[in-house]
Amino acid sequence: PKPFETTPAVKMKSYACQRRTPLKHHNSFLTDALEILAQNAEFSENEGRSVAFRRSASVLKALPHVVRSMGDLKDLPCLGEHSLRVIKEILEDGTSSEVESTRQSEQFQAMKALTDVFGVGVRTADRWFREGLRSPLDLIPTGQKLNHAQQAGVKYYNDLNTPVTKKEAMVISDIVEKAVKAVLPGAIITLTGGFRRGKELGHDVDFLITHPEEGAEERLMPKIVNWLDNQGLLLYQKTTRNSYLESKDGPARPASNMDRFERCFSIFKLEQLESDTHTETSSYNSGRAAGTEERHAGSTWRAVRVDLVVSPYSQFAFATLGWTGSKLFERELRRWAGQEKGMSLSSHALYDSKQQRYLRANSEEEIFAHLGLEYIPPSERNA
Ligand code: TTP
Ligand code: MN
Ligand code: MN
Ligand code: MN
Repeated sequence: PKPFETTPAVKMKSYACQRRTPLKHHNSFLTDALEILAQNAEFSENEGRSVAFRRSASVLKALPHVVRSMGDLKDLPCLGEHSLRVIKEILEDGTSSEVESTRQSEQFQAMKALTDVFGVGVRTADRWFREGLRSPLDLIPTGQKLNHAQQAGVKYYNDLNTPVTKKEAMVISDIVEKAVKAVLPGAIITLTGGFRRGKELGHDVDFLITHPEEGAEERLMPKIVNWLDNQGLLLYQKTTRNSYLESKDGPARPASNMDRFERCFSIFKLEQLESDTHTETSSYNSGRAAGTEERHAGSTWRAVRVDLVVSPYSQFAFATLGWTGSKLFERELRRWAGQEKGMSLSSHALYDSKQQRYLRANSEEEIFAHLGLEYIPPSERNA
């Protein structure tokens, strides 16, 4: 065989929900670069551009081999002119000048540091940037008005930007399990989000809670929160009531990607794991520029973001699919449903416009089947 032959073309489907995307793949050197450009587009609220870069990156994540030449990209979907230019530059020079100048730009770095504060979105970060702020540390002397979430975000900035380990996620699972079972025996708790997809690290821990008896889950969250709070386990929480029944825009067509379940965005006070207190505690607080709360080196706890969501049993399969991610995978599922099937998918339901009816499902497998898609397990939804 010729040594520099290009890798045989891979048949690649164009929607991410039609493909298997493992967590570990072969092209991080390209996808990291494209995702910088995607994030930068998000910072300027250019969603179309951002999604285009994310789709390109996602195609490369699904490839079973390293990309070594432009020939390897022949016949691949979703690779736009701009992405191809960036990839070509990296293949030829090792880096892309556009990516590197973005990465190093003052605006990108400031937007990154500011949106890394829990409770701070792109709009707020952009306003602060235009007012001259560059990092969370700048927020304190300028006396910016911060809401409760942002105050917690600043206070626990270091901890919340220290990735959550799988081990920590398991400890939190046990706590959540205990809390939920104490207030509603027979409830079912599922770990969702990145950890369900097999990630080793996460920015938070996500849980979905239901009960086989429809209705038993109503107004459950305040009870869970109370139990946790009484144990001194919560540093912050914001509970939002279920608004699905009151919604006027139709069950499968929420105003945004946000669903309408009863939910709680929280920050847990997690006792450090025995093995971590000796070796790693100090690394949480030392050597980081943006920490705003000094904690003693011997501190035995740390702050961890936890999302809790309660779903009625009849919507549980949709909620599980919707909360497992990845974000791009979810977006692609909805796009597939709408554009290819004339259906409308949300974390609550699947509506078939042709038949003018809702399609029921008791499992994720059934939802994929309704959508005419091959079932993709969570570990291969890392689009
Ligand atoms: P995230 O927790 O933001 O992301 P992740 O778990 O994939 O990765 P990590 O936490 O490690 O950064 O979101 C998890 C899923 O929840 C994601 O697929 C989108 C979904 N989700 C909703 O459906 N509705 C919401 O309101 C939010 C915030 C997330
Ligand atoms: Mn943010
Ligand atoms: Mn998550
Ligand atoms: Mn989350």
